[in-house]
Amino acid sequence: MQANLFDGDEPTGEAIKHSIDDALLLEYPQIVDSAEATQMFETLIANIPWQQEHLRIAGKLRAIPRLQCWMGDRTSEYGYSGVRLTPCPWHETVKVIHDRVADLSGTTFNSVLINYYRNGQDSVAWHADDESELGESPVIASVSLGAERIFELKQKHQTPAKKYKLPLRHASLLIMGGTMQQHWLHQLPKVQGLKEARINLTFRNIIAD
Ligand SMILES: O=C(O)CCC(=O)C(=O)O
Ligand SMILES: [Mn+2]
Repeated sequence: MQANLFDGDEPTGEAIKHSIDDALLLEYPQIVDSAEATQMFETLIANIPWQQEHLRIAGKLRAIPRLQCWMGDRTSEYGYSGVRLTPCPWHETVKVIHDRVADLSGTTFNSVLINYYRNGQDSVAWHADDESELGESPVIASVSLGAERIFELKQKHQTPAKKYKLPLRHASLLIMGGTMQQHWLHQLPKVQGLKEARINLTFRNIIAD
């Protein structure tokens, strides 16, 4: 049985603090009003240079089940599950979202991975954002626009692994910190029958070599 992260959590100002062991999740249910978030969602769908990335699995190139765009300062080149990504320049709307996130978190970010889940068949499999370019305990700020999807977490090293799930709503912000990437995996599973799209922006800091 999966626990729900909303059980027994206390609000901290605008944010809900979810402490799971030594990992930290801060959730801001709504960082911009819903109409503005919808406008941002539509602007991004129409204007971001979405790319279809591929992964080599057992010698065959497979399209990953979502579109992506890696955006950021020119210095932030990044590797993601074996794919090298060169950032495209900041889009105005993404900058506005960045600045809102920076205000709330007290942290600025030099890059963002933007995922476009076209419908419930798009997804991201279990992984941690634990690439060395992000440092040991990265702060990653994840903004959701569009269809609500379920974000799942499970322990990396324990058997049996504890699991949690958390709905990610339109206009919400989830900040992952502490040992989240070291000790936990996360995924966004497929949803049968879902026709609506979702965009997720994960703001990150790439540490220069
Ligand atoms: O779409 C999400 O909420 C998660 C995306 C994610 O984990 C990633 O891009 O690393
Ligand atoms: Mn991730």
